Amino acid sequence: MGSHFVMYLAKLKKNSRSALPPHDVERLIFVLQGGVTLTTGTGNSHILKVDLYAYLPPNFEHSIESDAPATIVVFERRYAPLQNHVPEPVVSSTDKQPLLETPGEIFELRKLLPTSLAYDFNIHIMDFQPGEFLNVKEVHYNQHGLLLLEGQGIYRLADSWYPVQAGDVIWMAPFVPQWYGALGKTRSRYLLYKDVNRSPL
Ligand code: UGY
Ligand code: MN
Repeated sequence: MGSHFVMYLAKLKKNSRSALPPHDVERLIFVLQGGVTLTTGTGNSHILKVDLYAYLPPNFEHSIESDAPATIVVFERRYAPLQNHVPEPVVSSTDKQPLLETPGEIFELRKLLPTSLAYDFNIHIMDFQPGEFLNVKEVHYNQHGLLLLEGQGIYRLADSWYPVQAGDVIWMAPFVPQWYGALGKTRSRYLLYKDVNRSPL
């Protein structure tokens, strides 16, 4: 089985401007370096700096522009509609999101999108202090796209162990056993795509 989403780094040059995703495709952008201006079809403009992000629902008119070099990570997927549930655009930042309960775990968790049924994926921001690790060796139907934003550690996928550091990316297929241990001297922070709220069938 392949992935049902795309995840890419967009390195914007001075004076660049985005195109729209294909019809029925939703998009989330998260700023990694520099800043971009998001303008929506209704004429609203937002300046997005590092750590700010925007969710653009499918067929939502917008453009992303930069007048100086900037780097963003982009997630796109064909939206899986659900009757009577309509996703709204979101513009916010990681540090505005509350810390969530993580029963049985020690890492700090924030979610960038509402958990309501309208949204068919979420982006988790997970923080580990050096030496902390996932207690659960997880196996689940959900796919992940991971970008390590800070720090370094070891990612275990089934029986393979990968040393990872800030800037590394991992795609985790459904049902791949997964575990992370944070090493190094500084906090690990990763950003994690996860499909939610829809049947995997
Ligand atoms: O929510 C998750 O599935 C998350 N804890 N997975 C992971 O960090 N690999
Ligand atoms: Mn997981």
